[in-house]
Amino acid sequence: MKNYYVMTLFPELIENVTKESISGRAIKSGLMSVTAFNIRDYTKDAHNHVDDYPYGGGAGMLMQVQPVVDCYKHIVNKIGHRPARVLFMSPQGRTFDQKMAEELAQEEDILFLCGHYEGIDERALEILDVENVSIGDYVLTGGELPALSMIDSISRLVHGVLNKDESHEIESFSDGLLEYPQYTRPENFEEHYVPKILLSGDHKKVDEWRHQMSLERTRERRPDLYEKYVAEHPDEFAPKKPKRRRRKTNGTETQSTDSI
Ligand code: 4GN
Repeated sequence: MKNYYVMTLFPELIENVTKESISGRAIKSGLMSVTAFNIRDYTKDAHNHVDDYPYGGGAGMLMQVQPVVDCYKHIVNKIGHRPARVLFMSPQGRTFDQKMAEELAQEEDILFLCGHYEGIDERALEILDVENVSIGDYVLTGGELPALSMIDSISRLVHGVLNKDESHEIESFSDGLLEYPQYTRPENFEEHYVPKILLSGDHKKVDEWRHQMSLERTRERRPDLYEKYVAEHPDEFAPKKPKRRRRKTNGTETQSTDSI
């Protein structure tokens, strides 16, 4: 069982997304849980404030340490231990990728801390001893969308979350190449045709074509991934040995077999 805990000022954002589609199905069937905790529920401020002005001045507001730490303590208390991973969604973090998704898919309990405003009082991040994680080099208004992206990509790697049809393509990124182009009915849409080879029924030819398309696509769109793939598959790209040609004979001498 995989449990995600999300500390946020917008719990409904987390709930309303994860209750849908594949994650919703996985939650219903007991494969995983997503629990959103509203940091505001833990404030001791008379007016329910969770933010304040930065010491030293400057623009914007910061999330205060007290509600964040009390929310975290509540979660640790409830589950009886510190979650295996405590992640703070931040543009300053290590960039999330497929490898990290595979790593996180092995963990039972993952806690996401989602910030807003200009950031969180640094002491909260120290007390929670967070791991900083980023989904890419851009800035968002909050950590909820990054957390949801991560929950989505981690969950699809958890056994049973995808059904047989859905899990077939799980290989796509893990061999290091981009997916080949795909087609479904009809065969002819306004004179745009499905490549003939896919209708041939020759599975070996189809597999070869798809692999070739994956290679071309990766070379064009993601030269960085292509270089890595080539370096890791030297045999596939080794120059083919020229075919041995029989030497022409006058028909009387014996054919030599010792040519180099
Ligand atoms: C994460 C959080 C981008 C990412 C964020 C990212 C909210 N923006 N690239 N924004 O993964 C200050 C405190 C900004 C929370 C943070």
